[in-house]
Amino acid sequence: MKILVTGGDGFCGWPTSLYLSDKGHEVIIADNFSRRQIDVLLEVQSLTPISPLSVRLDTWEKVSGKKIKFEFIDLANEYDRLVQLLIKHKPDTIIHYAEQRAAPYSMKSPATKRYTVHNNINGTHNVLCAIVESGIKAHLVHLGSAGVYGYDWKGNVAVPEGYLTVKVDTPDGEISREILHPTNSGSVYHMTKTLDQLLFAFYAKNDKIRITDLHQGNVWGTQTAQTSLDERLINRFDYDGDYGTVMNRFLMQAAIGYPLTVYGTGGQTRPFIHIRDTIRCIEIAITNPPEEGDKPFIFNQVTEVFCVRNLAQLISNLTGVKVDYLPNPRLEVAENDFLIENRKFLELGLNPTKLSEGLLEEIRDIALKYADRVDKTKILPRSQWKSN
Ligand code: USQ
Repeated sequence: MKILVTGGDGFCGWPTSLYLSDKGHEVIIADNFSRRQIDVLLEVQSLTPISPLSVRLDTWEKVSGKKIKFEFIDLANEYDRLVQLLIKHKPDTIIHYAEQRAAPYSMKSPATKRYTVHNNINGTHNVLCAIVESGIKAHLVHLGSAGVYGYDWKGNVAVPEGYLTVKVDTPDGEISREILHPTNSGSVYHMTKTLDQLLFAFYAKNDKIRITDLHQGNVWGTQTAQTSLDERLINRFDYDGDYGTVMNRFLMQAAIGYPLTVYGTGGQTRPFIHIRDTIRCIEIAITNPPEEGDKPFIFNQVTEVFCVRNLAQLISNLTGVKVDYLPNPRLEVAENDFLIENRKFLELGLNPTKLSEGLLEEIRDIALKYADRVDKTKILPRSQWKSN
């Protein structure tokens, strides 16, 4: 299969590109290095020493004998080049990762809110519009977020995979309709993922584009079988207050003996997935596309659910580091339940990496190994949800 990976230099995009290349697919990465540029602006760097993309690609060719092509392009601002790129490569599948992906960064300032909306919405719409204009028949696989459902549930009801059946009383009797699950975003970043869903629904209906939207949980872990082959292939690991997600932050904090930064009560319950399962889910999604004319397929890409306080306690018990309860910089429900369906991927063959299996490896091979690269001044959260 010929596969275009937008955002293929990023945390999920890079290991996905290597995995699919390893499996014999022809992979083309499209990226504008925005993630690396934001690191420069925030004066922070990945805990792991990531190589420039040209070094990554040369190393991959030496290690595997396989070539990954690269196109430097800003999807949100270079529409005509995007159309030409699709005509040139005619991908069978487009895996669309190229969006600003941090909730705290999206809430940092008016500039980062506007950047996140401009980049994510225009980028996604340009991809959809360019598929139509170029006449290619690519299946579009997009990385969305489980955060579109919102995190204020109480009770024992599992969130379905994307759609909800509602019954409405009418003068002619009860009618039943399947609708997109109502959205309830907790940040500007998550809001862009909810808007993406509306774009997908329209283009699937109007232009018969085949679309799969993956509602992914909070990713943890770093390495995959391919990124471990050579240090120059290593994946990024963010630990700073804007881009570091909770599990990887706690692992890094444990490695350097920094008290674990639980926000609020730690009663926030969230879905998780290991990076190795992310790429396996992508493989399953690209090999099980919808038919032309179908509604977008929506899969919940999550494997386990944890409460932040329990995660902190688990890591504290393993490493002896203490837990700190900080004022919560976010506007979010202090204590929530979160049950979520994930049957589709399991039925299609996903065999999840459990936290209990991957945690010690992650502490030993990543957090401890690169602990001397931590800038402690970047650990505390800097972005505030409240406007006053
Ligand atoms: N949290 C802490 N301490 C920390 C960091 C986070 O207690 O040091 C808490 C937060 O308050 C929040 C929870 O942990 O309640 C998760 O925060 P997070 O920063 O790990 O995740 P979040 O920013 O909400 O969203 C992240 C990524 C996004 C991805 C999303 C998936 O920014 O790319 O889509 O996870 S999902 O969890 O499904 O929303």
